[in-house]
Amino acid sequence: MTKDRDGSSIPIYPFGLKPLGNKYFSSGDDARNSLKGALKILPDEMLMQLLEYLDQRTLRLLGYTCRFLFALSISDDLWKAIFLESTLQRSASFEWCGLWRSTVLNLSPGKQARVDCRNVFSDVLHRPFACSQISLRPYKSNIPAANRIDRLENLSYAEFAERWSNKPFILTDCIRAWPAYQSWTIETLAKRYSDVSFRAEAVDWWTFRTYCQYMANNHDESPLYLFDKNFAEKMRLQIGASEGDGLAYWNPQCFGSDLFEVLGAERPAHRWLIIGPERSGSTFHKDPNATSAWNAVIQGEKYWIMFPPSASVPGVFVSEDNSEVTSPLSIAEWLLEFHAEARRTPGCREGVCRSGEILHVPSGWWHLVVNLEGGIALTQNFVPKSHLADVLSFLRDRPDQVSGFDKAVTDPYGLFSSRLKEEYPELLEEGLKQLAERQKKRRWDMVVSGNDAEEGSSPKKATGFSFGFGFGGEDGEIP
Ligand SMILES: O=C(O)CCC(=O)C(=O)O
Ligand SMILES: [Fe+2]
Repeated sequence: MTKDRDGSSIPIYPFGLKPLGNKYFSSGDDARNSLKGALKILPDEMLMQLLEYLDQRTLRLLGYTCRFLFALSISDDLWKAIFLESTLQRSASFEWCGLWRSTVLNLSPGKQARVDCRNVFSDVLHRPFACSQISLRPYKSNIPAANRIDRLENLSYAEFAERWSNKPFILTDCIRAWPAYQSWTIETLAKRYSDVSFRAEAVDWWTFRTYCQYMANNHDESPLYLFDKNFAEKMRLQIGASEGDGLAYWNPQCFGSDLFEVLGAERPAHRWLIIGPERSGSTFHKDPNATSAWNAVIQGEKYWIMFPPSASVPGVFVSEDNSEVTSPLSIAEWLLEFHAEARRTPGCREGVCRSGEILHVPSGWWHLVVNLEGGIALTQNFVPKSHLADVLSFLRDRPDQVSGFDKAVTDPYGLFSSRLKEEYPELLEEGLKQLAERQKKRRWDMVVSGNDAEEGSSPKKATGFSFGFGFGGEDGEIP
C-alpha cells in the first residue's frame, strides 16, 4: 500500500516488493527461495536480461510460475520494450492503461493480476520504482546563494552582448505578451490538437490525446518526453523573429540576431515544443553545434542545474575526444547519487524557471533539467554574435559531432562561412581572427605546460560537446 497524491491509500505496482536490504530484517520467507536450478544462482540483473529475450506470451506465462518470477515479469521496462517493438500498436487505436504491461495486454486496472510481493526483496526491481516516486521538492529549495542563477526582469541586447552571453540567467518578464503564453495549457492544446501526432522520444505516432492520457497516469522512472521539432507545421503556427500580428510567439529581442539565419532553409533543426509530466526532463548534455538556447516555460516549472563548458560534472563521463558522453543514470538516479556533490562543485548554477519566464543556456554549458510539474515549454537554439567563433570552431574542427543538418548539406562549415561572407563579411573576419588567436594561445599553453595533447583531449576541455539522445537518430535529438 502507498499514499496516492490525494492522500488516499491505494495498492499499486509493484505490490509491496522491497529493497534487497530488507531481507536481512525479515523473519518471514524469501520468495527467491522458490527459484529452481540455474535460475536460483543467477543474480537479478542477469535474470532481467534473460527476460528481455522473451515475447509477451512467454513472459506473462513465466510470471505465473512463482511469486519471484511474477515480480520480475511485471517489470514495466520489459513491457515498454515489448510495446515499442510491437507494430500492432502503431496502427491500432489503443488505450493507455497506466502501465506499459496493462497497455500491451489491454488490462483495465481491475483486471490486473494482484500478487502479494511483500516477500520479494530486490534492488533491481525496487530501484526504478523508488526513483519514480522521489520528491523533487528538496532540489528546488535550499539552493545555495552562490549557485543561484541570476533573475533579471528585462535585458537589452547591449547588456546581453557585453555581460551576459556567457552566463545563464532567467528573464522573468519577456514572454507574457506571447499568444502562446496567454492561451496554451495542456487542456487548451488537448482540445485543439487531440488528433495531431507529436514525437515523444521513440514514439512519434501517438496522438496528443493519447499522450495526455499517458501524462496524467504513468509510473515511469523516466517518463516519455514530448519533444517535437515539427510542431509549428503540425499546429499551423506562425512564428516570427520579432513581434507581429498573427504570430504564436516571437524571439526575445535581448539575444540580438541569430547568425544561423543566414542558412535559411538549410539551418539545422532549431526549435522544439516540449511537453512532459512531473519528473520528465533532459539528462546532462550540451546543446548541439555550440549553439546557445533559450527555453521558455509556458506552463509548469523546471529545475535547472548547469555547469560551465570546462567543468567536470559529477556522474557524467566524457570520452577522450569529447565525442561521447556517458551519463548512465536516469534523472532521478543522478539526483539521488550525485546532486549533493554537484551542488558543491565550483561553477555549479541552479535555478527554477517558472511559467512566464525564460532561461538562457550559454553556448557549451552543461545542463540537466527536470519538470517539477507537468507543463509546456518552447525552446530555440541560436548563434549570437558573441559565440560566432565557438560555432565556427565546432563546425570546422569537430565535423563528426555536428548534428541536425540535412544529409544534403555535406559541408556545414563551408556553407555557414560562405553565407556569412556574403551577408556579414566583417563578422566572419572577426570570428576567424578570434579562432586563430585561440589556436595560437593553445599552442603556447601546450609548449609551456609540456603537454602535447590535442585540443579537447581532456574532459575539462569538452568545450564543443553535444549529443543526441539515441532514440530515432537525428530526428529524436534533444537540444
Ligand atoms: O526543457 C527541457 O527539458 C530542457 C531542454 C533543453 O535541453 C534545452 O532547452 O536546451
Ligand atoms: Fe539543451
